[in-house]
Amino acid sequence: MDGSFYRLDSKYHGGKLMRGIIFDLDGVIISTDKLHYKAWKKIADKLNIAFDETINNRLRGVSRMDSLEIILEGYQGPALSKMEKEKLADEKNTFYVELLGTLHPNQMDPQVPDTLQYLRKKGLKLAIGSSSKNTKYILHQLEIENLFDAVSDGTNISKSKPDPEVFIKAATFLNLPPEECIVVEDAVAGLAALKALKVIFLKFLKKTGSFVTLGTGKYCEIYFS
Ligand code: B16
Ligand code: MG
Repeated sequence: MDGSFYRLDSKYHGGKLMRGIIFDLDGVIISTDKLHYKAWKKIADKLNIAFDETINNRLRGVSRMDSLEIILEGYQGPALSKMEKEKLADEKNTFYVELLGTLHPNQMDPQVPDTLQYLRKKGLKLAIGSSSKNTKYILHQLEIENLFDAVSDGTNISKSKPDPEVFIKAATFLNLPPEECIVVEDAVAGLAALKALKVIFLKFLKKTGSFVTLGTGKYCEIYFS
């Protein structure tokens, strides 16, 4: 091994040099789902909608407005206008941002910054690919914004996951073609986006420099020297 980063799969028999890694944020870098849950629960209670962890899990990687639509599946009151829905989403976000104020680097697995630093030292370019419009604030709270070369998030896309736009933009911001990037993603919506993009997706192992395939049906190995 020469210290570079390769992936092998059925498409790239000879091994393909990877130059970038795009990380999803929520569920990969930090688990903010409990905070999302608390904030959405407040809205659900107000509208008398049953809301539990199972429904919350369906919101992973899904945009704020699409998340609201999922929650409203259990709504039985009078029809809501677009403006009323936007007001509810804003209300949720105000409370969520308040909760994000309590976020601290010690709530993140210490192996996350270790891994990011390790990969940077290997010469890889790192980006975030997240549906969240609060991405930059979260990275700031976790004090890891300087570990990324680019951020693609809910503020620069017109189509949310499962559309691959957020990852394509992340690769563009890194000045790399998507096929030279690995994406690390935890949610069903994100995985669907990656299938559309036909890139290998990996689950982040909480161990420095280790990744495991989540399943493309293709053989994939990642080498580090
Ligand atoms: P916001 P990810 C996603 O982040 C969350 O998983 C999802 O639950 C949330 O609705 C979405 O961001 C939008 O977040 O309301 O902060 O804009 O997993 O793509 O990093
Ligand atoms: Mg996620």
